[in-house]
Amino acid sequence: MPRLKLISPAPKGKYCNKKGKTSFPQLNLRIIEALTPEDFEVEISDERVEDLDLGDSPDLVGITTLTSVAPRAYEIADLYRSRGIPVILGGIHPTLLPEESLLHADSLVMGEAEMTWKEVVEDFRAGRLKKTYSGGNLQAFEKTFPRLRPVKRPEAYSIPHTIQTTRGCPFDCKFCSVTRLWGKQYRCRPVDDVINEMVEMGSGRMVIVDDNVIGNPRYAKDLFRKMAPLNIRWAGQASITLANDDHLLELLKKSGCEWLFIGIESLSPENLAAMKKSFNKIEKMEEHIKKIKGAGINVVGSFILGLDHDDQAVFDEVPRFCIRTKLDAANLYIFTPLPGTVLFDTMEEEGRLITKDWSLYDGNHVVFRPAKMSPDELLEGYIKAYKAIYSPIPIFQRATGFSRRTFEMLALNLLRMKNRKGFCDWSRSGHPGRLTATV
Ligand code: B12
Ligand code: SF4
Repeated sequence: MPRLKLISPAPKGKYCNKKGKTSFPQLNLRIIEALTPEDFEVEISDERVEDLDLGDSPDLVGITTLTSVAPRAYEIADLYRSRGIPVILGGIHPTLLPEESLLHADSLVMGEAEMTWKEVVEDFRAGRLKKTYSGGNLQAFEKTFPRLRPVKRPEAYSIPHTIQTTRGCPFDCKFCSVTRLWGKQYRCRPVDDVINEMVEMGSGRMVIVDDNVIGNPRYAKDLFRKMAPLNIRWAGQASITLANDDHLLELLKKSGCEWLFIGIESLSPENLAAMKKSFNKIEKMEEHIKKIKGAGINVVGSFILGLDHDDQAVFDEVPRFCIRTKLDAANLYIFTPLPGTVLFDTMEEEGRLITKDWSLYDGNHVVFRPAKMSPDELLEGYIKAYKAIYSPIPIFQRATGFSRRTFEMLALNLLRMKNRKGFCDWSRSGHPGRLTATV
């Protein structure tokens, strides 16, 4: 029986929580597993929660590759290939930078694997793997979505169930690489298909990994209505425009939504316009957050710091906003020009990239020269903002307005406060700002 090993690498140099839990399993490798013919023995190894056994001898290796884990993926690929074991890389990084990725792989699967995996497996059996397989965007999303097998070691994940209901995004925010992979057309799986998959997972908690669960409000309403009786509790991502539709918000709540990650991105209208994300209306933001929180949904706001219209005031403004709106939690990211985006190309042309060490392209490091501050100021300001959100008094100030699940939210906030030192050390480690000239 041929053995296929599928690997999700951990960010290079970053500690892995091998004894504890990580958030949730990668959906992509479970899809590849489900698409693989039954006569293969498939093993999924997630380096974020286990030590990889790199001394084994599978017949074929597949590695999923985000930009920030690309150096580690290449390291693993080189190791297997040096022993004559063929390696296939897939995911967004090889899709966007195929020439570079091909230096470390026998084959690349670009785009969505559902389109090509069957052919890859046939070619592998026949000993004629091609250099690249280009999946493009799966139009018949519904017909080809495979039936997933149960998660290996569910206890390693805080939430072991992940599901995807839609792909694509009609917007093209300049910092985001989603449309490069999924395309601009918003594609929805048939609601009944999704519901069947949810029923198979059983009641309990799950994460919907869609970029925007309410991207098509009609579809979302239908889905939420049918989810309501399932007794599911879920977390997902949605745009703030949710607050404009009372009925949608009510159905979302009834469907069992507990947490929403909302991309607030920036409090500056100039930044939002420059990033083509003007549908985030700053003047309405506080009112909208209040409304969503008022419906009993925990809101985790996500912010990007260091955009071209940010000066150092942003490091005070964002924490103040989080306290004022009593956000349940906030995710702060340093602006990172992702390869394959227009912003990356522009910054490269302007000589503003400080490094192309992809392991630093994780939103916690400064990899470019900001417009209105130095790289060091951005890094230290980012750390300062993180501390101003995850310290006892600000946590207490926000906790008085947590939407619900106060104890759980408090625990999450205190955990982030406890991990503050590790977080700051990680961000400062490998900081290329002062040390490196342009590449
Ligand atoms: C959920 C999510 C997360 C979650 C969980 C990730 C997880 N464990 O699943 C969390 C919150 C932890 C997270 C973290 C981060 N994320 Co994230 N995340 C996502 C999101 C919204 C969905 C991912 C997903 O499950 N997609 C569904 C699966 C099925 O799609 P897929 O992985 O692309 O796989 C398909 C194909 O690519 C291909 N494929 C993929 N792998 C392989 C492997 C093989 C062998 C083959 C053959 C095919 C194949 O086949 C699959 C089926 O078609 C995506 C956006 C998106 N739309 O994908 C961003 C996204 C992947 N994240 C992104 C980023 C930047 C990050 C962070 C750096 C934080 C940040 N600054 O935003 C960290 C990095 C994490 C790390 N490992 O280092 C970027 C990646 C860009 C890039 N060039 O790498 C994305 C694309 C969003 C964006 N802003 O553009 N993320
Ligand atoms: S940030 Fe969200 S809305 Fe903008 S392109 Fe990416 S997925 Fe679409």
